[in-house]
Amino acid sequence: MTAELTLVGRSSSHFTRIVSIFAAELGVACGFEPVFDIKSREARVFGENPLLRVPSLRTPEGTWFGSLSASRELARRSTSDVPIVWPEDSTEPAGANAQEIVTDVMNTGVVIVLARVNGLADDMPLLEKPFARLHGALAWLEANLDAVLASLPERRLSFLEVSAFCMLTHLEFRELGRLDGRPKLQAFCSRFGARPSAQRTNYRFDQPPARAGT
Ligand SMILES: N[C@@H](CCC(=O)N[C@@H](CS)C(=O)NCC(=O)O)C(=O)O
Repeated sequence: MTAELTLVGRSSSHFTRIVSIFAAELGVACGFEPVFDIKSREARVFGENPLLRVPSLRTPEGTWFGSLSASRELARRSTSDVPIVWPEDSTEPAGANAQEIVTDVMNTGVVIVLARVNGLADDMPLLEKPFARLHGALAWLEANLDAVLASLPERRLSFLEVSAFCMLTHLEFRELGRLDGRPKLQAFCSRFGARPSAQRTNYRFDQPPARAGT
């Protein structure tokens, strides 16, 4: 049976994990189609996303590209009345900046991982600024994330928390950075990581099925 909704993504991807956590939190059933070859140049591999990136959410009405659009679509389809805070609900600079920083760090992580996948070393000059960005971003989040989260409207879920959790845990999973010396960020990850939605979506590398006869 084909699932009505299919998440096209990677279990090792922080952007994909955002959508998986929303699906779990909102109780929306969603199939999963892994993308094994992230270097593919074929849009069909990425749910027809011409940007050649994951995630995409395939629905009977059409396909949603990207983690925010896919998460919003899951929220629209959910029958549970979970109060969610979206990025545009942050009306103070700190909240908006936190989301900007988290999303940018995720994009920076993609740049570094893709450089590695293409055989480039971390100490190449082109990666100096991305690593500096990561360092500065973590310092900013350590100093500000708790206060920003405390200032968000009453909620059960926020896009900021979900994306921050996926970003911070991915840094360690992909060895892009460490949370040593960042006790507030570690505590945030422990708190959010206790949710069943987080535990069910632990990072791992999807394995292509073994070929018959091999
Ligand atoms: N704006 C997109 C970014 C998605 C993204 O960068 N995904 C990464 C994996 S975590 C990817 O597909 N990278 C492959 C590439 O950039 O070629 C979103 O929010 O989902």
